Amino acid sequence: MTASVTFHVLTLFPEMIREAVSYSILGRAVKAGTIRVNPVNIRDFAVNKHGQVDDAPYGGGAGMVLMAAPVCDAYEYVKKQIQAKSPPVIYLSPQGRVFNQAVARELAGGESTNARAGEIILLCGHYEGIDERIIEEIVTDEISVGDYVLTGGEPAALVLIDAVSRLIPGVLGKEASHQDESFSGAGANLLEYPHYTRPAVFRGREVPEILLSGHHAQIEKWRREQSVERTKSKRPDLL
Ligand code: 4H6
Repeated sequence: MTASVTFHVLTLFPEMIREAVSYSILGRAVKAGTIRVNPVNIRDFAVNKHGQVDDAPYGGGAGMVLMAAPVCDAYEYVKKQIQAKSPPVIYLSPQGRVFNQAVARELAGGESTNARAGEIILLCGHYEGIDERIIEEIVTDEISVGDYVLTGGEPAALVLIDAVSRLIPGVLGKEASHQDESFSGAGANLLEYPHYTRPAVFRGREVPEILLSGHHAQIEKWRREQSVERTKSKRPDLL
């Protein structure tokens, strides 16, 4: 079974998405076709020749609301391009279920039937938000990347794309993907052990002796202990 994923991103700032996924590991994965990122500009579906996509809120108040029609048309444009019958449509919002590694795994195709079909649609809000009726109409999941407010959904979508992509086979090197499943690190809900590289002494601080010893079994044991210790002291909630 192919675990590859396409992220369709409904956004007012498609270049922000395209640019951000063009670097480093994600950039390489996009180039190789291991993941696909398809930013769709909601403004291409504006309601008039002035490019209007927002309007004043019914009931009054400050700010503007992203109109339902352009978002709906952008969504249908994506739907026509894909095979998946009911792809997940994820609205990035402060009101969503809070994103974490388990949700990332789900979306990477471990459990979710929809995600396994290989298409994920991400909806990025702007202004004061989006007309509630489009949320009722097309959104299947509301996800928040954390309890804070952003000016738009794009950084949140990019966080999700990054965290999900690195779980797709072939995105990370063999070495790194092994690490995620191993006892230490994210795979076991433990924090990473500390890392060191040359020089052996930096500003009087020495690299832990065990790491220079060449005793692989003892090094592994030390790293495991460090992972547990760090988790206890920095993030006891993870244990
Ligand atoms: C939906 C509704 C995601 C999306 C409102 C998005 C935080 C997160 C947004 C808004 C986001 C998150 C519009 C409210 C601008 C604030 C975009 N903020 N906002 N935690 N902002 O995942 O004003």
